[in-house]
This record gives sequence, structure tokens and C-alpha cells, in this order.
Amino acid sequence: THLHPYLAALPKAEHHMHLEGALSPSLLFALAARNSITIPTSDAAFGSPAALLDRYTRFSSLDDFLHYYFIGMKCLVKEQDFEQLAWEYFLKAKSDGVVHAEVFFDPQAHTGRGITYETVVNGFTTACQRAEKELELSTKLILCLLRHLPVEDSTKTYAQARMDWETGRLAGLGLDSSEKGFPPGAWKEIYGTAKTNGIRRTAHAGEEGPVEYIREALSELDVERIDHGIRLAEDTELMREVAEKKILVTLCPLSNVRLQCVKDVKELPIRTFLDNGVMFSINSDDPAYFGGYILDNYCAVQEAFNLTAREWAAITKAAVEGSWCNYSRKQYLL
Ligand code: ES4
Ligand code: ZN
Repeated sequence: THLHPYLAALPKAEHHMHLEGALSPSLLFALAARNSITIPTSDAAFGSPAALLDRYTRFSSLDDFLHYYFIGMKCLVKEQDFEQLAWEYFLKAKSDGVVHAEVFFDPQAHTGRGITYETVVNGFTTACQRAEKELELSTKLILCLLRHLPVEDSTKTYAQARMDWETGRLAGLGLDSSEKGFPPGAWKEIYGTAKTNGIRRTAHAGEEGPVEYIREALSELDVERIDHGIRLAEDTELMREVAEKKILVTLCPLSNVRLQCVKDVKELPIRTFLDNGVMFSINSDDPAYFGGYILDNYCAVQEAFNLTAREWAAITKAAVEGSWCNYSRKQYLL
């Protein structure tokens, strides 16, 4: 599109990106070799990086994707692996015009297979600090809890991170993984503790699951953001509430298409959100799995909606406003 150079140059804030979702098939194979991890030979998709990339174009659902996502991250073993994964993402983000990145990670996916919590967070934190220094990129780490596991597992994970909540090494709390059949209200107590401790809160809701889960995340978890939230437009009253409270909805267009939540980017409620004053941002989710990084997502939205430069400027401004970056950094970016 003719706006491509403009979109590329726009200073972007990213709020919905899973670091483990930046694991490309080529890095996956390289780490598997380095760590002597056996890749499942029973699934032809793991025959080569190219075959795996091809399989990623045919996800049938969120759970079909998660199956590959959880196998892939078994190649992440050493602190250095986590650091490398995050650093390669930050380099790509920088080249896409990202100035501030808030990134998710799933500690339970690692501690559940014998990797220590500290290994994961130390590796990711080193990459964050390097990005701040060498790329002038501000970063925040958001710990996500896995909703397909028992809530008690989340409670233990929250407690494990106690020091990091106190020191600010972690900026916020999120909730992700399989959505259908896992209403967010079950995490109420943990989110209540997080609020008391002054921790920022978000949750995936209304991606594959119903709009009721968005309502529940707001009423029971008191979240300050909604991740995905594409079903929000189905409930006009709730949508007005989200607009009025300036709750940021973090959209991931290419993810929604790849996971068959929508057939086409054109089906996303972007025009409705603009018309109703819903604050939203455009993000990459799991870029190595869904066929694109943040700029690819911006371009896909532009192809589908043909927005004006003025509208794009408003979207990126809302993204910075809705970010959790420090007050002075936010003033500088606005
Ligand atoms: C995710 Cl796309 C998506 N949805 C829910 N949980 C996730 N974890 C990583 N990517
Ligand atoms: Zn996500």
C-alpha cells in the first residue's frame, strides 16, 4: 500500500507478544541440536524447518496451535536460550519501528518441565536490559498464567515471582492459553492479590471464547486491558463501558486469521472500535507462528480497512497512552 513507508516509520508500542511465540522453526531446530533435545519424529511437520513453517499455515484452532507452541519451547533450556530468543525478537521489533515493547512469557510452560523460574526470567531480563541500552527500546515483562492448568498451579507461580513483583523486574500479570471452558473468574483471588500489590493486570478474553469472558475478566479480575477482545462488538453496552474506562484492547489480526477466529482481517471490528471510541492497539501475538511481526499486522489492517494517516496516528497514540511504560518515557513518546 502507498502508506507502507508511513506505517513502517510510525513509532509503535507493542503490548501483545509472547516471547515463546517468537521461536522460529530455524531457531527451534538450532536450539534442539545445541541442547540435544529430540524433536518428535512421529509428526511429519517436524521433518524440517520448512515443513514446520508450512504446517503453521494450517492451524485449525487455538488448541491446535498451542500443541505446537508447547512442543517448540521444549528446546529452550539454558538462560542463554531465553536471552537469545528475546534478543532476536527485540532486534526485529526495532527494525519494525517499535519504541516500546511489553512482552508476555509463560513460566509454567518451563517450570513444568524442570527449567527453573530464575533461568527463564534471568535470560529474558538480560535481553530486555540489552534492548534498553543498545536499541533505545523500553521494555516491560508480563508474567502470564496458564488457564488450562489448575488455579493452584497459578497460585504457586505467582508466589514464586514474589521478589520480582517487589523489585519491579515484572511489570504485570496476564492470563493465556486455551480459552473455551476456562472462564477467567477462577483467577479472581490471584488478580485481587496483584491489585493489592500494585501490579498491572491484563487477560486474554474473547479470542475464541465468548464475550461473557470479557465481561467476567473486567468484573472479576478488574483487568486494565483485554487481550484480543474481538468478540467485544457483540455486546454494545459492554463495548461502551470499555471505551469509557479507556480499557486498551490488544488486537492481533494475523493471529485471529491463522487460528480461524475470523476468516479475514476485514471481519475484525476495527471500524466499529474506531466509531465507538474503543482504545485498541495492533500487535503480533506469536509472530513466528502466525506469519508476521507487528509491521506485517499493521499492513494487513491497512489492506483490509484502508485507514487514513490521521487514523493511524490516533491508533499509535492510543497504544502509547495505554502502555505501562514509565511516566517520563510516556511523556517523551507522546
Ligand atoms: C496465545 Cl494466540 C494465544 N492465545 C492464547 N494463549 C496464547 N499463548 C500464546 N499465544
Ligand atoms: Zn496472545
